[in-house]
Amino acid sequence: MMGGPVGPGAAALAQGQPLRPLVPLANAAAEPGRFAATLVAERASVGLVEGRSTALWLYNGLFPGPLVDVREGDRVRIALENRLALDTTAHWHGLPVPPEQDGNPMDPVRPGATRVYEFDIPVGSAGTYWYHPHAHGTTAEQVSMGLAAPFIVRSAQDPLAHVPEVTMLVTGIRLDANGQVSPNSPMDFTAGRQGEQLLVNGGRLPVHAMRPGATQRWRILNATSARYLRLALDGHALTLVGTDGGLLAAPVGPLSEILVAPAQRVEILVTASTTPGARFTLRAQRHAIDTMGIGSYTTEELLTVATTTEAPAAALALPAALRPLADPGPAVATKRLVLTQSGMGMMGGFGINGRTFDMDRVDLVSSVGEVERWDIVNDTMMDHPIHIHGTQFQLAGRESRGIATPAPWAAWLDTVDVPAGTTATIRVRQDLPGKRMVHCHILEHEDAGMMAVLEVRPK
Ligand SMILES: [Cu+2]
Repeated sequence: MMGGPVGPGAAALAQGQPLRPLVPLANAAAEPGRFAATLVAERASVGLVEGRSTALWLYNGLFPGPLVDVREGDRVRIALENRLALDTTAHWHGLPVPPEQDGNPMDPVRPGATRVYEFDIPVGSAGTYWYHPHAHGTTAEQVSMGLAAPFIVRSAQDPLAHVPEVTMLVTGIRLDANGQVSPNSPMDFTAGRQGEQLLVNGGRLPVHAMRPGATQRWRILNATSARYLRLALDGHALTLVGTDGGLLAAPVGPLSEILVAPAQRVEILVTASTTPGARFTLRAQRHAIDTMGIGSYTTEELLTVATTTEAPAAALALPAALRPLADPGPAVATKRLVLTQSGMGMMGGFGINGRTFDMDRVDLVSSVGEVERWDIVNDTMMDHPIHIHGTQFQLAGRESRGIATPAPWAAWLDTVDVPAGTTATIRVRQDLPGKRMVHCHILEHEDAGMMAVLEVRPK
């Protein structure tokens, strides 16, 4: 059946409430072109389950955390105050911020300390990003406790600016019988966190009302630890217009489903059915990511689209082209990264090129401004979404058992799915010197060591 993977004894989440809008992080800067704010990472309690409060770790007490909404060209200054009992950081996932401002595990914010992050938002970087902790060994725990939030960058020339917009942050939560978040088990550290219920903007199976025939732009973020979202909306086709790093060159569709790996984002256009008073379900369809038969993979309902009883909306004029998408150009260097696994659990020996993460070691070296071809080889029995900090790259194609599949369309990505037994080939360039993280974004795999340090050297 369709229901979520709720184990026996798990507290039941309230469901079916209207989709909540995300709360924007207020801009305290007086001058135009500046964004200034404070994030406080703190313990908080939230009412998710009848008669109980659930202890979470949140930014500014909000579940999910506040939406940062800025423009290309802005100077951003965000102070992170750590009121938790462990080290944390704020990692600006997908944004081209300098390494020392990117919340790497080498730069922990200690309990009680405040760290100011300051960076510019370059022109051309409009897109849907997010922020979350990246502390050594505890990223999975901190995200599972609620620390994740969206970060949107807008362009002054947005060809879809006239399309009404909705942001949907998908997170997972797993509660015990007392309504508290259950810790990761050895199985979670092997297969990725299992048995979570999916939430959209903090609500379980929320209802999103749309006028019949209306077109909307949905920004969907996969902020789960390990859940691949193979999205499909009953009775509707989807049009893909953007990925991790912003808009595609042109809309792609109609598509019956779209796969969004952990940490990835998509922008899609959805035109609601012209049938008034109807209900349609957005689902994350079953998608197994291990060949060992150990994960618990089911189809799960995410959200209900309910058409109103209004007269159908007039069709919106949609552009045939969105923006130029530059080719990265020829590679001047190559790298081969082999994803490896030598055991199970936290001691699972997840690694890259046979080595588990050591923040004091440099694993890979690149030069500023040089396009490189990376062959990412998955030698394990699980799919891994591989994330590179500080830049956007393009997938050239994948190869499995001698069959090559070119990327179906050009897109900017910061996270690429590398299925078991597959090699993904990307073209990537880093424009700022310093140390960058390269890792699996199944957060339990990251914490178990599937992460490398890339040192980008000035030319
Ligand atoms: Cu992984």
